Amino acid sequence: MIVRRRPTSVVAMTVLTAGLVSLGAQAPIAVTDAWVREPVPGRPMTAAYAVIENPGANEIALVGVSSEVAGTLELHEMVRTGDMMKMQQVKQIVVPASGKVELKPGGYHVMLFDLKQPLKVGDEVTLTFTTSSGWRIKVPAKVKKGTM
Ligand SMILES: [Cu+2]
Repeated sequence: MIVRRRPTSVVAMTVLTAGLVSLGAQAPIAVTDAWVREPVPGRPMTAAYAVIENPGANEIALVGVSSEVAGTLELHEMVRTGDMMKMQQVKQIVVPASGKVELKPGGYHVMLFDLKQPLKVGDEVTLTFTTSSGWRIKVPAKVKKGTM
């Protein structure tokens, strides 16, 4: 009996290992077209935008962003209250399965507070996006002119 079972468990182990390796090879989301709005002179804050694509079969939540150029980063959305648009922090941004979410002026965005250096058009900073399952996706983001 033991001799007959052994090959089965070897096969099971091999499949499991192969699965883990392929999971480790590729992040579950793709972050492209990342950019940072050039801050208003004298104001140590700005916003960043990007396109987040999820090619997988399950929705994925973005839960945070970090960067060396800012002390605090938050995920924000714009909401309408009466005739006014104002922004507020969100805990996560859900990217649907086989879908994408565009972080753009007037919608979802990343807020950078307590900027540690002046950012000028043409500068490049690194943004690291974190998913709820712990993936970290590092992307370059160019500083450009733009409006909220
Ligand atoms: Cu904001």
